[in-house]
This record gives sequence, structure tokens and C-alpha cells, in this order.
Amino acid sequence: MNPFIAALLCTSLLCIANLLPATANAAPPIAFDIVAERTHKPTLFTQGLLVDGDHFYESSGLYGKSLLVTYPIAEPESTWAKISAPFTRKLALPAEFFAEGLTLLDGKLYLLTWQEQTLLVYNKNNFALEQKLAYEGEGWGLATDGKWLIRSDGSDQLFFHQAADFALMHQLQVTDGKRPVRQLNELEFAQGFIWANIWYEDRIVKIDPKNGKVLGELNLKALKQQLKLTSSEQVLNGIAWDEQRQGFWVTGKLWPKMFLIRIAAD
Ligand SMILES: [Ca+2]
Repeated sequence: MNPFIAALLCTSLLCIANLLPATANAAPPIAFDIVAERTHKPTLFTQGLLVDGDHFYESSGLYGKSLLVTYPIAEPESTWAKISAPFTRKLALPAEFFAEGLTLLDGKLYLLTWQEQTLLVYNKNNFALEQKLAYEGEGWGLATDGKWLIRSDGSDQLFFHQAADFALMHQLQVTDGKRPVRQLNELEFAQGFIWANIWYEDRIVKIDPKNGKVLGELNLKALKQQLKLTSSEQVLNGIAWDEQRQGFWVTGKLWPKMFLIRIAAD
């Protein structure tokens, strides 16, 4: 490359780089406290996590290993009993399905699959398969605001489906300042907002469901660091609102622990 053009390009790039901080990470950090922790079975490749009453419901991914499980939030006292505590209910998925996001609406568990374009609908109480519904695109995270089933696909888009047939009704781009926020993964709807794990990052963003704007973010880097994880697959993923405890349970794929975090009062 002509050195003069190269110098010009560098100057332009520096200009762009100098402009970036003004729009990058526009969302302010959200202060929180860790108020409890508990064990998380480190065999679970967490894709979806939710709380219903006194139980967790969790989906675990990978082909040939995908599971839907439920287990009590309260743990036994002894360490051995905690680690070996059985699931209240466990369903192994057929090997062709890679389980992804999970949500609960009107007594039905809705489970996305990664690339199989199939939504699996289960009875919450006995895990009986009630419906299989088709959709287009990938399935990553799933949440509900009580009306819509809200899906992520790893892009910067959120897709709003109606529950009866999973028909796509509208979609929303998620932006932080002017920048699209991509790699949206596990989702939760709580306190009027959509909360999303960003894949391969240690943060959860708070999204305004009306316009897709990121209003703030939870930085969970310190929390992950204390686990001394050894595999790059052990990413933060799993966020569940616990109404009774007024906080979010968070965990990650193959993590040995779950944490209850509570957003600090203003
Ligand atoms: Ca969730």
C-alpha cells in the first residue's frame, strides 16, 4: 500500500477510534449485591433458567445430552447432599434436539431448539410433550412478558411470537447508544424490562421492551472470576427472576454455583 494512503487511513481510523467512546457502552452500570449462593450441577450446559414458586426449571444443551430439569431452590444442609441432590423431575430430549431457551406461560414450558426450528411445548407438572411448533431461524434465549414469547437468535434482534402457534408477530433491534447489541442469549422478563445475557461476555443488559434501548448493564466479571473456571465453554448464561426473593439467580454453562443478586436501591 502507498505509504501516504496508509497514513491517511491510519489517521481516519484514529478519528473513528476517538469518536467511539462517545457512543460505546452508553448504558450505565447497574449496582447490585450478591445476597445468596448455592450449588449448580456442573454437568448442566445451561441454556434457559427460570423460577416458578420454590423450584428452578432449567434447560441444558448439546446434541444427545439435552435435558429439561426442575429442582428445589432450597438446598440440603450437607455438602455431599447438595452435590448429589436429585432433580425433582428430569426429561432427556431426543438426540436430534439441542435444547436452548426456556420459558413458562400458563402452565406450559416452552423450549427452543438451536437449529432444529422446533419449539417444544411441555406440561409444567409432568413434562408431557403437548405440542411441537415450527419456526424459522435459530433459537437461543426465550422469555415471556405474560403475553408474548420473546426469542433471541444470537443477533441484535428480539422476536415476539404469539404463544398459541408461535407465529412471529414483530421484532425489535436492541441498541446501546447508537450501537447494535449482538449475541443476545438467555433472556428474562422482570419488573417491566427484558434482561439478556450477552454470549461470551460477563454482562447482562437491561432492555426497554418498547424501543429496544439498553438502559443499563450488570457486570458479573468479578462473580465469574471467583469460580476459577477452566474451560472457555463455561460462559455466563442463565438468568431467572425470583419474585419471592426479589432478585435474579444467575449462573453459567457448566458452572458449579448459582448466585442470587439483588439490584441496589438508588
Ligand atoms: Ca431466563
